[in-house]
Amino acid sequence: MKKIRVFLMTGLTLVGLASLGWADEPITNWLVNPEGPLARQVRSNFFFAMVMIMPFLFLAEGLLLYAIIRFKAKPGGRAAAFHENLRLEVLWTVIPALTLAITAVPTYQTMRAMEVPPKSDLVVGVIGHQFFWEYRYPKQGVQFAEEALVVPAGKVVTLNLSSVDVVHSWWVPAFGVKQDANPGRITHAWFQAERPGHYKGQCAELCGKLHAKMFIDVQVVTPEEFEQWILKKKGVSLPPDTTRKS
Ligand SMILES: [Cu+2]
Repeated sequence: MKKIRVFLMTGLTLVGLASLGWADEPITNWLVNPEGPLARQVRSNFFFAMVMIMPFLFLAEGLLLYAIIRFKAKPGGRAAAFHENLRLEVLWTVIPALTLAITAVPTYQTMRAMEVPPKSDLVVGVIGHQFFWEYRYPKQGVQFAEEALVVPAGKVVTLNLSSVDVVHSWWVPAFGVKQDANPGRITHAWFQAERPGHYKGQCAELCGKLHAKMFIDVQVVTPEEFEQWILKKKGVSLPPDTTRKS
């Protein structure tokens, strides 16, 4: 019985690890490829917090392992009897408190950066529906749903998020953005993607039966391509492109 359990656990772990490697985009991609200044700040804040807290994890787990092995008692063994240790208690209160205080400084700076965008170049309304996303470009007079959000590279894009039904969450890991879209209330987020390309995301608030299918696709294009795209969306007929051959 025990052997079967060990075999199953090992098998599952191997399949899990292998799927990380086989995926066409490794699941850790978002972690190591932040896109734009805000995402980079979020990412370095994440690593800083990890560095600050990991020693505590290793210390606690190490002590636990040590105690399990070193003080293993046979049935009937007598338990040790000791009471408080003031010096130890002060130490294990002060050191974690200081660590938290130090971690809080860059964290609050990052949270402020997420709240306060630089001057906005493009405003997009993001509206969550069960189960798709709608996008509105008020200044450009363009709106659509169930399609990729298209934005120009290098520009500050500010989002006004809301929902028509339940709480959704617009989450694009590469941009360092995860913001709730609530009915009857507008929330804000911003990002500045520098490299053109496709960025994937997913609704991150369990919103119903098809929540898992509520994907987000952001297409970052050059500012020229963006202008063309807006014109096309508005149905303006374009002059023939003479710059391109064939
Ligand atoms: Cu949703």
